[in-house]
Amino acid sequence: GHRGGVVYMTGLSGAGKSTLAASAERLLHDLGLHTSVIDGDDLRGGLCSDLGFSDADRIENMRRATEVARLLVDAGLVVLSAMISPFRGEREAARRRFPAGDFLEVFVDAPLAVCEARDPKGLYARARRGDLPGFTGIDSRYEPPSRPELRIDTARQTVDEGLSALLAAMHRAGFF
Ligand code: GGZ
Repeated sequence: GHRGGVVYMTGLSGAGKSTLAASAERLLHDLGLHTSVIDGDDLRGGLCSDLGFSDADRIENMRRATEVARLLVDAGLVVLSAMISPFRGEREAARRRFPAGDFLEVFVDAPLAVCEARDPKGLYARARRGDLPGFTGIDSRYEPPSRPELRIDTARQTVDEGLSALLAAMHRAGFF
């Protein structure tokens, strides 16, 4: 069996968090693990539908996501959190909610210019036009992790390479 744990991804919109989470989930399922993906976009459609993108709302958003992750980890699941989680202090607060070793901070890293060129939903274009005020990386701050357990450079690594690194880190941490 496995004891559960959280992969707490952080990174800009378009850095590849959801892609990595979805493909990691497929692989973990094939290994027989029980997983859950917590996606920022998803949560904001329900549990966090009252929240916007001010600093205070993002802090509350991260707090709720962390508490959901806790419930799921307590139930023995491997949780893949794919939120921007832009603030260092709140990521550290999230870390403190889990036993040491059950929390892996994963920096899904790509330069802003790369994320902006990908722009899968056209959000960066809208932000540049001024239609989306307070967009992370444009006019809302992103604080990169100083000592993440893992950094995945999605501008230089393929999805498969990022995925192997992620699975290896999870295995090292004893998640499976
Ligand atoms: C950042 C925004 C914004 C603003 C809408 N800033 O890449 P996406 O589109 O699909 O996922 C992003 C999502 C970010 O929500 P999170 O809950 O992960 O953010 S946080 O952790 O900061 O609370 C993005 C979309 O929502 N989106 N407006 N202004 N991202």
